[in-house]
Order: sequence, then structure tokens, then C-alpha cells
Amino acid sequence: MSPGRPPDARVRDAAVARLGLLEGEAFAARFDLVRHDLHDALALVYGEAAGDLVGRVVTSALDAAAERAEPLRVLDRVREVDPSWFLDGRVGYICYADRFAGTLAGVGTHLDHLAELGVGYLHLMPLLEPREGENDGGYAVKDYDAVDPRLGSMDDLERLAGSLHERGIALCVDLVLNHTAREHEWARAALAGDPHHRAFYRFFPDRELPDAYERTLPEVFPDMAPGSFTQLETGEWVWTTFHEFQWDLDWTNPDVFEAMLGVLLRLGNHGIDVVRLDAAPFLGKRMGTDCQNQPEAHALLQALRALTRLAMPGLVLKAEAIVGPDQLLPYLGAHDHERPECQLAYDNQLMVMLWSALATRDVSLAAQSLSRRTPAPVGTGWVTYVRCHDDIGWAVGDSDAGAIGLDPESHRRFLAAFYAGDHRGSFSRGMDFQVDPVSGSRRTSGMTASLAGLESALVAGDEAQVTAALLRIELLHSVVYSFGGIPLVYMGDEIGQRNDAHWDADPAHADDNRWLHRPLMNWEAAAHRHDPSTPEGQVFEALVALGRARGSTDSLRSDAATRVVKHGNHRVLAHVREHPRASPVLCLACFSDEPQTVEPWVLDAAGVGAHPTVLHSSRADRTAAPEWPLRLPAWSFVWLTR
Ligand code: OTU
Repeated sequence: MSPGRPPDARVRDAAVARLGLLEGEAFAARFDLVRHDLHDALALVYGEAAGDLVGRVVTSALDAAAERAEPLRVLDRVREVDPSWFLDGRVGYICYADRFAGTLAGVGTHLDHLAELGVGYLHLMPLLEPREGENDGGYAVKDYDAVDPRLGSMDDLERLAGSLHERGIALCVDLVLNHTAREHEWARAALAGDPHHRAFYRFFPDRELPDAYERTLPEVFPDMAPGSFTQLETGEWVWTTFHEFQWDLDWTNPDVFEAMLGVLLRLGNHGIDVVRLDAAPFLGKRMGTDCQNQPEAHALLQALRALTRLAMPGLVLKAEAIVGPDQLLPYLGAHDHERPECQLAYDNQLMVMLWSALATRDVSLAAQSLSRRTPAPVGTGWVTYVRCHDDIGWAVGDSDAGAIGLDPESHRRFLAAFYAGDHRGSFSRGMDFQVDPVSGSRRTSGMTASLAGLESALVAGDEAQVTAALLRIELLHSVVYSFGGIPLVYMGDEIGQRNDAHWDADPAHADDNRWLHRPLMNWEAAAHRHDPSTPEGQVFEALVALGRARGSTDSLRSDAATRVVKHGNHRVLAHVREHPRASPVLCLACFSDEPQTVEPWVLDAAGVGAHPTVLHSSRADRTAAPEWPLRLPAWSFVWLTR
């Protein structure tokens, strides 16, 4: 198209007729912005069929815009003015609605708890209606248009979103794009032989193609769900990347795109602010590859983004892609072709690096890998976290390890052994997850407090170790709160909750030890959160204070710039945060059982002046005017500013 061509008159007329002059013109202007991206992205996947598909999906977007409730349109307006609205100083929180509060209505009764922590972003784990029995923590959805009846109804969800919005809290909900439960009506129709719905999934008459694909497919759950295909009673095979009851959708079928777009737009209109797109890397499959991060997966996400921008510009898409840093950045739209994609993605690398530094008392690997990263594009950002509902995969990059003289494979083995508690001198009480019988690789399950040594210290009644563990928990959060991105607190971590000793009591959970770290919220323990003589009180107070300090300066906003500073002490992680509206903040985190010294020349590199003041510091040391060389107590941190 030539520059200066007038906006598409047909779309404009239709939009003005449906939405009125103001909103219709705005819709047409947005269409003008996204139409090439939309067409090109769809053409990459659907070829010539993309032309007609664009017409149909733009109509769906217009329908969704017309159905959008007024309070949500108000949010859209405000967020179009400030598209980085979610990248401010807010703190995030993740929980399972049922394990946190029984039901969605129950969640609404605990908003004060969240407000105390400064939460402005609430991620509720999968809440759409799952299959009965084993359902992978809700990631096997039977009906995308219904809430799990045990949690409540769609009306309850809308009501909760409304009360959250009144408090300025954005609601994030999961949408599983890659697969449905085999009990979903599409899958049932496919099983019954309906050709339209058979084309929603990937069936194979025999093992020929599955074998060919499996030559290059890694296994996600090698222990509890080996292989990527499942044989049906009819003898044929269906693609199941995860469990046998999770059938992968065939996104090369435009009907799948339209159906899932409908699901996404309806969720947005129920008042969801952020949609977590589960297993995003898996949407495109190509023979001879690992079937992750393929160009089709990106094109599909770009098309979904173009359409949500069109219909509901206030909606944020978050990619759940637990992949290496080089594969990750494209999910935020940093491609050669620069088409906008998701606005948020998980910073898995930071999490792994923190646990690595904690076990080794050495930040060299963290500083090496975190310093060579490309910043997130403007208007996008990370979610940072100490723990989440999944296991920790020991993703240590070969070249980063090599750069500091570590053997990557033995370091990965060390970390898995350390956190499973198999290593002499380990304070951790985690468990191995998915030991791969072929490669021997192991991942780790466990709550933050148990991995950081609080569980072992309390059991041993070792006061000094309890203190050290509490400091380690605070230290880990200090980095997650200050590194850039929305810091996500994982339910229970705010009170130092330990592993669920009875995680395998429910037969549907028994072969998945990720339930070790998916406990019921211990509200009895949480009642002590204001009592500084308890572990609960100490962790909670630490997180409240971190949230407050974070919110006190634009330099700690999620989208402020981050720079890792290399300095003389390999036990202290140093990074600077910078924002044009505020003084820079230098964050120092001491990963050592011994006090550490930091030389004054780090101040020059950081640009915080020769006599910085303390913005916030660890409970281990509340000195207001530090002397140089700076002495940092064991497992402590300090945030310095001009
Ligand atoms: C996600 O994780 C969820 O977080 C898991 O809880 C689900 O079991 C899974 O999807 C299936 O729905 O492989 O080990 O790059 O790492 O999608 C967890 C993304 C997983 C994958 C991720 C997946």
C-alpha cells in the first residue's frame, strides 16, 4: 500500500455504524495501524486463505468491540493514552483461586491482604472449566466459556474483575491455546468422526509421521507423560505434547484460529486485563525441528495481538514461553520484521540465575548471562519471579557457563542435586521433577521457603539457620522486585510457607510432585503476618517494605532501564536502574554466608554519586548513611540512590 492512502472506507463505515462516530473512527484508525501486520502474519500461516480470513476476523473484532461494556471501554481509552500502564511500580501476585480462597467470591474477600503487599496485578491460575479428575492444574480445558463450577460462574468472574478494577488491580487469567482436554466438545465431535472437528486436531493413521517428528521432538514430561503422541482406541494417533488427555490443536486450520480468537475476545469482554497465553512456543509444528518457537507460532501471536489491539486496546497479552533468552525476545515483538506480539513474557532466566547464585554463593554466572541481554522493546516488559507453580528447569546456557569457566552440564547436575537436598551442605528440601531416563536431566519442585533453607532450619530448630534462611528469602525477592519487570509473588511465599507435606494425598496429583509447591494457603499462619517475632511476620514485613520502596521511585518501575554492573566482588550482584524522571538506583545483593565488601568505584560505574543515600535495605542492616568501602552483611541487600 502507498503511504497516505485513506483508511479502509468499508471498515470505517461499518465501525461507525456499530460503534458511533467517536469509537468508530478510533476503531478504523486502529485498523489502519494493524491491517498490514494482520494480513502478513495470517498469510505466513494460511497463505492465500488469509485474504478472506482477515475479513472474517475483523468482523469478529468489531462485534467484540460493540459488545464491550462501558467500564472496559473507559479502561481502553485510558490505556491507549498510556500504553505502558501495566509497567509501573505495581507488584504482582499469583495464586490458585481454590487453594487461596476456595472460590472466586472467596478471592474477593482477601483483597486487603493483597493491598497490603502493594499488589496491582493478580494472576489467577487456570479457572476455566477443566476435565474431571487429572487435569494438569486446570491446563486441560473442557469448556472455554465456562468457569470451573467449583470456583463459581462467569458472573462471579466479572464481579471479581470489577472489584479488582475499583482497587486498581489488573486481573490476569490463563488461556490454554496449544491444546484442549480430550473431553472438550471439539475433541468429542472429532472422536465421533465429524470431519470439521477432526481437522481441529492432528490425527495420524499410524506411527510413520509421529516417529518422524519424534526424532527431533524434546520431551516435556519424560517421566509422567513420555512421548508426544497418544494412540486412540481406533488405533490412530493424536498429537499430545503434554499429557495424553491434552490434545494439541492444529493451528494450520483457519477454523481453529477463528474459534480461539472468539474465546480470547470473549474473555477480554468478561473484564480480564492480561491474558496469559499458555505454552505459546508450541503453536507451530515443523518436521525436523523441536516444534517450538517456529515462525508460525510467532505469526499466530502477532495476528492475535493485532486483533485484540483492534477490539480491546486495553488488553495485554502475556506469552508463557520458558525458552532461552535468544528465543524469548521475539515473543515481545523484537523480530526482524518488528510486528508487535505479546507485551509481557516470563523472565525464567533471572529465576534460574538467582537460585544458582544462592547455591554457589557466587554471582559470576548471573552477572555474565544477565549483562548480555537485549532490553525488552518499549511498551513491553518481563514478569520476574522467585518461584511459580511449575518446576525449576536448570536452564544454564552453555556459552554463559563456558565464558566463566564452568562446565554447563555438571553445573546443571549440581543445581538439581543441591535443591533436591542430595548435596552435602545443602539447606534445600526440594524434590526431583521429571528425571529424564535418557539424558539424566532433572528439574526441581519445591516452595521458595523450603528451597531457601527455612524448612530444614525450622525442623532442626537452628536459630542461626532460620535467620539466614529468612534473609535469603528477602534477598531473592529484593532482586526480583528491583531487576525490571513486574515482580510476581507466588502464593504462600509472602509468609514463607513451606512445601505441602501431603501433596500426593489427592490421587489426581500423586504422579506430579509440582503439587509439593501448590499448597492450600495457610491462613492460620498468615494471621501472624504482622507479628515480627514469627517467620511469617518477618517475610511479610520484608515484602511489604520492598513493595513500598519499589513504588517510591520511577527508577524501579517495571519499564525503567536495567544495567548489570561488573565489579570486583563475585559474591555481590550489582545492577543499576535508570529512568529519565528520577535518580538512578544501584541495587547490591550479597549472595554469601560471610559479610562482603564493595569498593567505592562501583559508584562511578553506577552514576549514583560519591555519597549515595539508602533508598531501602535488608533487615540485616538498616544503616542510613553507609561508609565506604561498603560492608554488606551475609545474605543482605541495599538499594542506593543519589
Ligand atoms: C505450561 O508449562 C504450564 O505452566 C504448566 O503448568 C502446564 O503443565 C503446561 O503448560 C501444559 O499446559 O512445559 O513444564 O515454554 O515450558 O508451556 C512446564 C513453555 C511446561 C513450556 C510450558 C509448560
